[in-house]
Amino acid sequence: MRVLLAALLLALVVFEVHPAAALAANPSLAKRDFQVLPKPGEKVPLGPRHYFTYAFAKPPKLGNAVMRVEIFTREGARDTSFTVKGDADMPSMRGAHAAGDQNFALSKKGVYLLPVRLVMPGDWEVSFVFQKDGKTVLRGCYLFDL
Ligand SMILES: [Cu+2]
Repeated sequence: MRVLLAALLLALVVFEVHPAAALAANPSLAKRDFQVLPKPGEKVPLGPRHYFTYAFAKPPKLGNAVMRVEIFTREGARDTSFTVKGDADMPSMRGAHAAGDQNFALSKKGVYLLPVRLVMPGDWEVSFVFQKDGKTVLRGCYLFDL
């Protein structure tokens, strides 16, 4: 798993540069049908019986970053029975950097991990889709400035 992630990150070292005005993170630019999530580290309700937290593994900067998601039951037991998908894009130039929804990989410790490429400064969005038993439970997005 670690090796795979490292290989993925190595494969993603090509940068893109666009001349574009950097807009501030703006909730009105969130993806349709996605709820804007509370800030990283906060507990977010996930269906009736679970919650999750999310955060970048390290403070994000230009280049490659890893988004982490951890899911727990309401009683606080880690749960890895969900499928989590995600993508990163810039709301002000939607589609320009999107890779399409990718599955988060599950680490040995039960943390969901997704490498994302933050290729230019400006407004960014990481979107999350949580599925359980084939059904979508929550769509959320995190808006931030880089
Ligand atoms: Cu861009």
